[in-house]
Amino acid sequence: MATPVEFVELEVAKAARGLRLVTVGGIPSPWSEAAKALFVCKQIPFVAVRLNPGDKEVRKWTRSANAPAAMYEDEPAKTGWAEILELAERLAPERSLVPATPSDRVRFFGLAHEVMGAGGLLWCSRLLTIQAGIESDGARGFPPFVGRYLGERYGLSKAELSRAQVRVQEGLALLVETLGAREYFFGDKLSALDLYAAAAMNTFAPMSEELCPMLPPIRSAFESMQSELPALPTLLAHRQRIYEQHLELPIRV
Ligand SMILES: N[C@@H](CCC(=O)N[C@@H](CS)C(=O)NCC(=O)O)C(=O)O
Repeated sequence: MATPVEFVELEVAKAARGLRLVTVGGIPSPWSEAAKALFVCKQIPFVAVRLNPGDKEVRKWTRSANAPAAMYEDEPAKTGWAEILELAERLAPERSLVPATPSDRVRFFGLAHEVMGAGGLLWCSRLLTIQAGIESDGARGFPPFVGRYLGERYGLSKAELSRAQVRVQEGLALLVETLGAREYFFGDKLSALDLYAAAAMNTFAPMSEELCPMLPPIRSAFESMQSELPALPTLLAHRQRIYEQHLELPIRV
């Protein structure tokens, strides 16, 4: 059973040493959940601070507009998924979440980028959820005010939207094909890709409110997209195993 994540106020985190992690508040944002999951699985102690939309002070501290941000000792904040993984690997190399062979590593980083990177699966599913909200005046997708806020930050051009639909299908197909009938994506061992895919599924098909509480408009947004963003059964079964065996349930955001 995973150790529960400890959330603290900003001032407490600033005064602490070691690892401090800023994560999105009230939403199981997959980039934030993935970062938490890495440190939980590697048993690296940390305290977490929630980032909310108007939080100027947290942003001033991390010098980042969004979350996650991993603050380790006096090092600059790590904000991209790959640099957060690099930090986690450096702090606990003995519990590696990166495959051991070079050819597996190449596939691992390619797949992880397809899921987590700018223009990848999650980036594109977010664009589609923003666009649906604006188009339907909030009947589907994010409420329009959330959509406008996110749209300004993460792009919303016509070209990006049509590419996004294709990318989502391709990203899901790649994950299903790579996982096959196995328990983990790489060999018989947990890797960060298992954590990324599990966190991703929380936006495609959120777990129950009991297991994954979140702000009600965000739950409605994710749930309303299920016909456009199909949650594939193998990936949902994989998420369940990963959360039950390696992570904290209920998820706390
Ligand atoms: N920096 C991350 C991406 C993080 C990201 O997209 N965060 C969004 C999740 S919706 C966020 O914090 N949004 C809230 C905001 O922009 O205020 C990466 O490159 O891996």
